[in-house]
Amino acid sequence: MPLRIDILTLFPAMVQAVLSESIPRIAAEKGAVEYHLANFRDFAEGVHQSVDDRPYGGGAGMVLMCRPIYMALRDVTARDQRSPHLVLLTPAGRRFNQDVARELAAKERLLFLCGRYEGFDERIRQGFAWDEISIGDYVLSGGELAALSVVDAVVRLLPGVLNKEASAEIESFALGRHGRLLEYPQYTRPVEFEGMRVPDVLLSGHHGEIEKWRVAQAVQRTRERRPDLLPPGGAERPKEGKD
Ligand code: 6GU
Repeated sequence: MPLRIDILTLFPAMVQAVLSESIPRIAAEKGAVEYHLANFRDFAEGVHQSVDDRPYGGGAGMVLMCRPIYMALRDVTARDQRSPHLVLLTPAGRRFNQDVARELAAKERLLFLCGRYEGFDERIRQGFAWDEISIGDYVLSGGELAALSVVDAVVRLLPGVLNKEASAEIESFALGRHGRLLEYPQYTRPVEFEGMRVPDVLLSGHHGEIEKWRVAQAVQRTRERRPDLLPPGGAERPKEGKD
């Protein structure tokens, strides 16, 4: 059965635009995932269908109200028998990374709630067992771009979405025996461009040598740019000789 992803947002068109392109679209076309969007403004009351209000105690900005979100969650949850893993996008959440993407990719149903404005009424947090997730230490105008980042990272891990080669690449390089490494440099035609040449080893046809070079480049690049990704003490140097 496809992974079911429900996304609650005030901006469904913004979310749909991203899900309709590239890998997120292919994942749905291949039957690995189903997307269901809901606008929680549809669950708000009154002629204005307000979803936000001024904070008790004063202060700048508006706060998302409990009722429309509770109503939307109750309604959307009941649209499928599986109970969803609830993801709340918030800068106060745990930091998203590839391990979290793998965790989420193993669920059978995910529900994302995208906030806007300055925050949520705290009772939205209290009422549900949220997995609160942040995508980094910066402030976005809303949870949509964060949810879409998470969805993209998750659906490309689902079985059958990427070809075998690309999946193997994620396995061996993103999380493999050398730890998490940044990508090695890639080249395509022409062999020479503006005086810059493709490294000879890549033209040599020696697959063992090419693999050794790539691992060494990835380790070096990671050491220089993201030493925090390497295991304590640093990555072991790629072995000389056969591999
Ligand atoms: Cl999940 N939401 C918002 N609004 N800003 C963020 C974020 C989430 N993660 C990083 N910045």
